Amino acid sequence: MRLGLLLAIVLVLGLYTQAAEINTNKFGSLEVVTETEHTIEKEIYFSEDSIVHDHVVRAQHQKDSLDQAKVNMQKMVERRIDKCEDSTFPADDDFQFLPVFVGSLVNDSQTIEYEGTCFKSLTLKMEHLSTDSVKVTVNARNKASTFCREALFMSTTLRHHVEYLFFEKTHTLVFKNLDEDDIIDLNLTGVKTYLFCHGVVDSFVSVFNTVKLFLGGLGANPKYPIIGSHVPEYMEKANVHFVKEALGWEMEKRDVTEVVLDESEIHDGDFLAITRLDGLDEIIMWGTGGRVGHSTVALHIDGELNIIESQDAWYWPKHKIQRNPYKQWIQYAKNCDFHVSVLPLKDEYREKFNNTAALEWFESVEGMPYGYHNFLFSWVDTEDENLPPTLPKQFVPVAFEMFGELLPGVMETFFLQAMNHRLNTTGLNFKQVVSEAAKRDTNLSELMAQPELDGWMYSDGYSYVCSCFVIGVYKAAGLFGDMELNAVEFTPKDLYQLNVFNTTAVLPEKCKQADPDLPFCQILGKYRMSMPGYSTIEPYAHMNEHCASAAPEFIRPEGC
Ligand SMILES: [Ca+2]
Ligand SMILES: [Ca+2]
Repeated sequence: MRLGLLLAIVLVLGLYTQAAEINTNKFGSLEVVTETEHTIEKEIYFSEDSIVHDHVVRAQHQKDSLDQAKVNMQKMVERRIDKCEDSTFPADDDFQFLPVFVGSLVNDSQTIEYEGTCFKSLTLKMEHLSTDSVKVTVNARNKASTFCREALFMSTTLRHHVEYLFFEKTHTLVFKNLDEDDIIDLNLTGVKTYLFCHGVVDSFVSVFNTVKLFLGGLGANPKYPIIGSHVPEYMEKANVHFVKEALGWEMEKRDVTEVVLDESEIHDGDFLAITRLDGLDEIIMWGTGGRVGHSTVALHIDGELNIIESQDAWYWPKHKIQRNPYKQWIQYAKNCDFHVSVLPLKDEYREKFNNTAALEWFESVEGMPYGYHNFLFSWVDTEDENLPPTLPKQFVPVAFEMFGELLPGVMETFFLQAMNHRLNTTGLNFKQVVSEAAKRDTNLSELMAQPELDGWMYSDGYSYVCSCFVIGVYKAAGLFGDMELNAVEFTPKDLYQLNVFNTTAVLPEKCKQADPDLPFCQILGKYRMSMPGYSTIEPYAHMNEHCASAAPEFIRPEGC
């Protein structure tokens, strides 16, 4: 009896105690939640770091991406990838997944009223609390059905938050840790709010974080100095797990982590293939099905061995298309925990390699920026067989339109200039590109699938990402004779699968001792590199312009 009473008291206390719950959300912010009968109060502490520099957030993002991919693959099977989970929507409404712009809160006197998909009455208000915090109050009323949920995506230029609404309550969100830039931005453009139906927002957040990771991971942000470019061990482990789950590649640890090659053992045209276990290379691998994230090539300049490359990673001390003497380069490579293998050209290609012509071409592009403009297009070759499993095809234009709003400059850089080249137009904005495409009886997906062409001039020069740059060097050096190839269509996987490398080279004894089964010499890295299909695809005209690369099999159609 007493025990029963005690239990009842504990239960009642448990129900009424306003215990705060603390979580980290998908954007890496800390959330402190207190719930009462009529309100849900949340304090959101934005993290100081971005996803790019915060290894913990990045490791979590990888885990979320895998989980999301599993959910999406199941949904694809059931043909409900782009559907709300709320059954009040008509099942045949193709557009129900689209996010809706609700409004932008710019000042404290404004109230936004909106009819949601789940809550028939939503009102939003903002209040500046101090120099580093604002409060947004969301009143959710008149629920359409018992189990429906709604998601609000709230965003300033730099800060992002998703709030799920389930209870008919007043939700107060206090955004903390805002800095001066945030407040200026907030006063200018406000807190933009989009409404998603539940079940779709998670896909969007996953894609959104991936895009942010790419942007920051590839470009240097002066706000973040290079403090330490080593990859921490837990990040390494998270990546080893990721590639196993996403690519089915079980990475093996090596006993030897460095093999010192003499400079005389590296020749002009040798391809130095690189993998870094940092969460960015692995996303590239997931998209392309390759096992290499970065590509560089050896070239003697004035008798000295140099490594030349197109590089813009935040952890690398130099940017853009560049040369570094090998001695210097290998030091940089060790500092950022690169895995590096040297893939030697076949003798016949080594003979063909014209150092003077290669150098002349290199000097004509040296200092040009990394190829952000066509970054996507070496990999995207088809309408819907290149996208990672987290990204439904219909989401592409929606995502780009939202990125255009939320991440200024992104759409222009990653998308619009390349689309204008395909249409042979200049300066068309997103809506104009869409309408111009429609006039010509085509659409965005078809345009994106059209081949990227060497020689297209972008606003800041030619655009070569790492693997395209290496093929550019090979092309200039005469490896392909007068065969017509577009270097800008080659992913790192396309590069190492090209049948120009010597698979039966007599490797130095030290290489064989470190990795007895590898057909090339791995000079750096804790884990053994692996390149299925290494040097197997004979070069042919216009290769790699129409290749599917869908996970998890990543089958390369013959002649694509
Ligand atoms: Ca392409
Ligand atoms: Ca391609």
